[in-house]
Amino acid sequence: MIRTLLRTSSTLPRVVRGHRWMGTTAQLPGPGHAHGHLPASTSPVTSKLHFFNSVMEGGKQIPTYRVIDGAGRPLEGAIVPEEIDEALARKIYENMVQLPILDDILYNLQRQGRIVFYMTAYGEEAAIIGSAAALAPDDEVLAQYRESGVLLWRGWGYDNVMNQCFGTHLDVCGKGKQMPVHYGSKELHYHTISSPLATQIPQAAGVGYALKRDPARRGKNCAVVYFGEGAASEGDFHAGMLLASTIPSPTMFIARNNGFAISTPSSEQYYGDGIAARGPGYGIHTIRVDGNDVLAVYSAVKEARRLCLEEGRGVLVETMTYRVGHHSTSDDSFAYRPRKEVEDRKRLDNPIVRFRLFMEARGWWSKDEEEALSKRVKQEVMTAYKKAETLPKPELSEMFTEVYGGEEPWNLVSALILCSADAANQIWQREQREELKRLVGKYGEAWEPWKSELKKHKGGGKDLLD
Ligand SMILES: Cc1ncc(C[n+]2csc(CCOP(=O)(O)OP(=O)(O)O)c2C)c(N)n1
Ligand SMILES: [Mg+2]
Repeated sequence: MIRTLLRTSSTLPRVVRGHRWMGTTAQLPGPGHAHGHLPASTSPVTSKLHFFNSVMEGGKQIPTYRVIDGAGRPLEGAIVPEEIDEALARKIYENMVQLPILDDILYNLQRQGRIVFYMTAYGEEAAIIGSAAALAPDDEVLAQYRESGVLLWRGWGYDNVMNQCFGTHLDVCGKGKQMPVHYGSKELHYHTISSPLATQIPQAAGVGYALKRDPARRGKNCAVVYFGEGAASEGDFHAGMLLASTIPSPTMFIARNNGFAISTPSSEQYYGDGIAARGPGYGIHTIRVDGNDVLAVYSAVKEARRLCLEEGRGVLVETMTYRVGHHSTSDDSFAYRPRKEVEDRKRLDNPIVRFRLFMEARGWWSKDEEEALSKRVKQEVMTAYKKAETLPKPELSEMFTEVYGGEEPWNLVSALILCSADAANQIWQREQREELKRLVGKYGEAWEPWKSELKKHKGGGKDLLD
C-alpha cells in the first residue's frame, strides 16, 4: 500500500502555485489536494483520522513466499527456476545433506572434549544453501556464525573446517586465536565471523558502499549479510539498514528467523510482523520466504541480488525456519522448550526431505545414491578430523603476530595516552611475550600442565625462547 501511495504522490507537482506561502497572496489548496504544502512530505492528505499498524493493507501479515510444498510438489502457479536442472539440483541437495553429517560429527567431538565449542545448523540447511547457491562466488559475505554452509558451497573443504575448529597450525583463519566456527576466508570472500552480535550488519552496508564505489565491482557484486532475528534487535541492525537506505548500496540483508535467540523465543523479540515488516520503513525492497523451501530461498535471493545490483540499493530477505538444534554446545534447549516440540518440527517439515521428494519425483535421486552420499561425506569428514587431531597447534610466538594488519591503528594513541600507538603496542606485546618467555623458561620443562601443553604446539614453545 505504501508503495502505491508513494507512486501516486510522486506524480503530483511538489509546489502548489499561488498558495499563501512566505507572504505571497495565494489560494490555499482545496480540501481534496493531494499532498498539501509540507516541504518534508510527499504524502497525500486525508481528512480521515486513522492510525495504521501494518505495512500490509487490511492489517494482514506479510505473506511467505513458497515454491514447493511439504511433499516437494510445486504449488499451483509457482515457478521452479529454469536453471534448476539435474546437475544444479544435485549440487544443492548434496551440500544440504553434508551439513547435518558434519554437524553430528563435530557436535560429538565437542561432547568428547576434543574441541571446545561448536554450533550446528540443523533445520536451516535450505535457508543457508539455497541462498549460497543464488549468490555469485565473489559476492562479499558477512555471516553471523550459523552459515558455514555458504563457505562449504564455495569450496572451503573439511580440512579447513577441522583445522579451524581444532586450532591447528594450518588454521588459515586465525592460527587458533578464534573460537571454533569463527571461520573466515579472504579468497572465498567470507569475512571472518565475530562473536558480538550484529556488528556485521552496518559493516556490510559499508562493504556494499565500497563495492559501489569500485568501478571493477560496481554492478557486479553485492554485500550479503546474514543475521538472526535476535541479532536484529540490536541497534546495529537499524544502523545498517538506515545506512544502506540513505547512502544507497547493493547490500542484501538476510534475516534467518529460526524462532529463537538462545532461549528467547521470537515472539518476545518483536511485537510487529517479524523482521520483514521493518524493511519498508527504510524504503528497502523486502520479501519473506519459507526458509524450509530451498527453491523459494534460491529464487528470492536470486531476485534480491538482481535488485541490489540493478538499483544499487539494499534488499531484505527474511527466511522463516526453526532452530532444530540447541543454540550451541553451551546450551540445553530442553530447559526452555519441550523436547516434543522439536521432534514434531523435525518430523513435520524437514527442508532436506522436502527437496529430496522434489528430486525423487523427477527421477534425479534414489535411495542408493542417498546411502552412498551419506557414507562418502562421513568418511571424508572423519578423515579430515583424524588428520587435524594429530596436527600440532601453531608456534607459541604466533600468539602475538597477525593480530593487527599492517601498522598499528593510530587511534591507539588516544586510548593509551602516554605513548605513541606503535610504541605502546610494542611495549604491550613485548611485555606479554617476555612474560610468557619467562614462564615457559621456568615451568616449561618442570611442571604439569605446562609440560604436556607445550608439546601440543609446533616447536614445543622453543620458538619463544630463541
Ligand atoms: C552483543 C551480544 N549480545 C549477546 C550475545 C550472546 N549471544 C550469542 S548468540 C545469541 C542469540 C542470537 O540469536 P539469533 O540472532 O536469533 O541467531 P541464532 O542463534 O538463532 O542463529 C546471543 C544472545 C552476543 N554474542 N553479542
Ligand atoms: Mg534466531
